[in-house]
Amino acid sequence: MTQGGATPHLVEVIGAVVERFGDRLLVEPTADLEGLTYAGAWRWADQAAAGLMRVGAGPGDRLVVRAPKSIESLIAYLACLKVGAIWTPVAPGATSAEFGHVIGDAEPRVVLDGHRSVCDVVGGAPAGPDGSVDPPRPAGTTPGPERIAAMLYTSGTTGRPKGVPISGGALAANAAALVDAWGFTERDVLVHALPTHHAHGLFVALGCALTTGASMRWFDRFDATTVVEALPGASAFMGVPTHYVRLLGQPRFNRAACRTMRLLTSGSAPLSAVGFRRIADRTGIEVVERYGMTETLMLTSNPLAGPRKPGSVGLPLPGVELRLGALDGVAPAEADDTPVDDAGPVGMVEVRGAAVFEHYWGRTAAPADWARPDRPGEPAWFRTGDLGRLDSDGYLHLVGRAKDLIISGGLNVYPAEVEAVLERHPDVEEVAVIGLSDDQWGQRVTAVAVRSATMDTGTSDAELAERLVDAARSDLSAYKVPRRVHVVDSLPRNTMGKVDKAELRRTFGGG
Ligand code: MCA
Ligand code: AMP
Repeated sequence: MTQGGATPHLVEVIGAVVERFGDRLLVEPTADLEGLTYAGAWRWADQAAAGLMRVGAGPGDRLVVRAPKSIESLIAYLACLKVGAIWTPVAPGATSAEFGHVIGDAEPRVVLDGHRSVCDVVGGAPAGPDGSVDPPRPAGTTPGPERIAAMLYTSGTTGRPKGVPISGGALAANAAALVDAWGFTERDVLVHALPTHHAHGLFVALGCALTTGASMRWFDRFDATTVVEALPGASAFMGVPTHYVRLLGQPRFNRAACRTMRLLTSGSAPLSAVGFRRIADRTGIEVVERYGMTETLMLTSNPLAGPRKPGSVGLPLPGVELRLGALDGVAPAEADDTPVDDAGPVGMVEVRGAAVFEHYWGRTAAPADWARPDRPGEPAWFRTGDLGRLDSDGYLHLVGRAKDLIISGGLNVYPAEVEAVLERHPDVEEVAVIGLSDDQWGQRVTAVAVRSATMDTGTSDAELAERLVDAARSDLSAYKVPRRVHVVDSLPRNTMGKVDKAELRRTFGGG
């Protein structure tokens, strides 16, 4: 369980890129923004680092940020790396309960809440190419690769989000693996329309640009029409499957729009083989699907050279060791029975490598998450909770999850978290939350509730459903709120007494 290994800290890698490619554009000009060069961004980040230190941030301090994606928040992230504080972003739409949980758990030194608050610390861009800023010199901040650079919160089967501390070395190592696998260089122009409070937008997409000197076409949110217009002249785009569903809904998403594109990638959720073929037919480009987790960063990718197999997440990235471990009686919480030719038996995906985390913030390594090494002294294997098969070419095919997780539009929703909120409602006895297949979102969050015995009998099922949705809305981010609530007399249970979610999915999802 080593994080970062022999690689330098991300901030050093970016510093070297700035030295080499200072005049190149990090962000291309937009209607509201002048182009920002690497050197300009770095100077601005020096100014912002001084701002962060003024409000009390120092090495190792958590900096919790709830703000929409913006150039200023990108600069604040770079500044945080320079100061050595731990960048801890929260979804801009997080409710007070979600935000409060992170604050209570991370115990931040500094909290930036809202765009205004980020801008106050970051200030305006220093004027002109010659505008100079005295870089702040925080004491004792020579960054070793093991120094924690960021922390992202991810829920789990317990329902309470846990912090994943990620070292600067892990970020640099994983970015290097992706740059190598995807052939990124300073000549690339990446269309960046992903949110920046998740690993995908913050580490995968930004990591590939910042560590090579590539330029970005930057969008504060994903809008399919705008993204299609931005494709000509760009070379790379990274998205979640829902982005591609929306792009395919645009008649202008075609070969002409993609004529300069060399790389389309997809990740965070399964891309169907049908989706893969539709994109290829329309654009002439086979999407490179990849797979990863916040806890491990990116693990596998289909190759640039060599077959990109639809329905497969590809081969282990450089530096990643991957095996299929014992299932130990775990039944899949979600299973996909699409046949995989020429593939071995299903096992739990277990991994190790330079970017795999060590343990959740404030906790010790939980034995259930780790499989013992084959030989004493070797690192343990992290059990991802994903179920897969390996084909004879070594490609990984994900076939289900042992963890109870719904992925909607590339965002993870842990049923336990939603169930905990709904079960606090006095009108319900118990609730099960399941994911049902959805053409646009991949899966949609659905709740199945049993009314409480004490509830007023005059209340209709529809009224109860509405009350539960209202309760969910006040505590949970909007994407976690059930799209539909079914009211039933009792929940089906298996022989172990556990709620049989597969049965519920069959009943309410027709499959
Ligand atoms: C928004 N809504 C959603 C979602 N997003 N509902 C379900 N699932 C979602 N993902 C709801 C809102 O709550 C709102 O509902 C309505 O849709 C419109 O909201 P809006 O903000 O306008 O939506 P949008 O801007 O169109 O956003 C949809 C999106 C976005 C573009 C698909 O969700 C997105 O960019 N997703 C990418 C997520 C991502 O980057 N994941 C990476 C995680 P209402 O009107 O009822 O309030 S990192 C990861 O998983 C690992 C490490 C990995 O491998 O990458
Ligand atoms: P997160 O907790 O946000 O880091 O999400 C990680 C989870 O997303 C993984 O454990 C997988 O279940 C899922 N995931 C990521 N990429 C893919 C993919 N390409 N196909 C299927 N599932 C994926």
